[in-house]
Amino acid sequence: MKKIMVTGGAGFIGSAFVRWELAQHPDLHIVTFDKLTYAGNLDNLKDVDPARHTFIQGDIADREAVLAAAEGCDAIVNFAAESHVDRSILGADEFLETNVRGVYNLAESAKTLGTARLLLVSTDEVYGSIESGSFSETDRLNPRNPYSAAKAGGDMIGLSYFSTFGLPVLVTRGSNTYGPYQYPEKVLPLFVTNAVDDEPLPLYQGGEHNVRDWLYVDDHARGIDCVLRLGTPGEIYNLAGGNERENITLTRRILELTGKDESLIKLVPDRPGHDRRYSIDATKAHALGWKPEMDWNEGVAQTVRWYQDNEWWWRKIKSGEFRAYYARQYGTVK
Ligand code: NAD
Ligand code: TDX
Repeated sequence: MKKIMVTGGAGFIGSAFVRWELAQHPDLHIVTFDKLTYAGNLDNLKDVDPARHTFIQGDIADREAVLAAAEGCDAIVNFAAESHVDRSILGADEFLETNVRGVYNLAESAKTLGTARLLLVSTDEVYGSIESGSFSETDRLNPRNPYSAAKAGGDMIGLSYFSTFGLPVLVTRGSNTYGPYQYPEKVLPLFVTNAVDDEPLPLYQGGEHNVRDWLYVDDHARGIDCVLRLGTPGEIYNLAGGNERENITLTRRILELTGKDESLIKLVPDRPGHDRRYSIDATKAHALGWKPEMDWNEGVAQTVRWYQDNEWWWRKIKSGEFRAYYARQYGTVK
């Protein structure tokens, strides 16, 4: 591969993937195509070599813009999405537009151009909650919030282009991802940055013991790279972190690392339809040679340190659009 289009590459995982690809593949050129929604941020790409990287601002639901940008690319890797569950509960229009129509548009564009690979980055949330054991790729989907339902819709429309038209589509389903440059609406950066400021950590009451499986962002990027190059078209690959933790365990670790005490924890009304536990089996991706490498305790420690050392990155975010969202989502949490 000489040229890859990365849609949503100015977001959290997409920008880590761009950095990873450029570091690993010296002859590669990347075209990042991103709408720059509230979650898109060119600061996330500040370290990439401009000689090997082109940025285009655009919407994946805009056919002409996608066709123009994808022309001559050997692959499209899609990270573009509305990605936050709580926002999808407040209103899901954009979720359907980007996560379903946008993906349909990418499939149509790849079909028109004869693009050699279309990789859709998806999520373990499409399987829904599981009390014990882990979901494999053949299990039925049971998305339980508008975000994950829209992601499942995108997966299905994409895979239908493989069955119907032979389009070489691959799907990855990763677990909860953490690391530097994550928009501070997600639980880890929200709790770390609030703790730094001695602000309350709004833990969903009733969900304190809900379980998420944590995957370090560079491990996630490596997994996507592995599936892109070695995966079989038409197939789905789970990318599990192998680090299942209760939300209260993560919260306490953040407090320990920031040197704050439990008085900062504020139990707030639970997320409607809050999925209790996510767990996926990644045997299939392991068979391709991928395994996550980051130890959870070390990964969380490094990540907390990164937010402590990079206030320049998150302070301007938290003083912008974020404030209105925070007030709407949490009211006045004191
Ligand atoms: P993010 O919200 O940080 O970034 C999303 C990016 O997509 C932003 O740069 C945004 O500007 C861009 N975007 C949104 N709508 C667009 C559109 N219509 N056209 C072009 N660009 C658009 O998200 P993230 O956490 O980096 O997640 C990336 C992908 O990985 C998503 O598809 C998400 O569903 C999936 N995923 C995320 C996690 C996680 O824990 N964060 C876990 C598994 C899977
Ligand atoms: O303020 C909060 N309080 C709280 O208790 C927030 C934001 C979250 N939580 C809980 C809810 C979840 O059990 O923490 C857990 C993680 O929440 P999020 O960070 O919102 O992630 P989640 O809903 O698990 O979804 C994430 O993983 C799968 C990503 O946001 C998705 O994009 C990805 O698909």
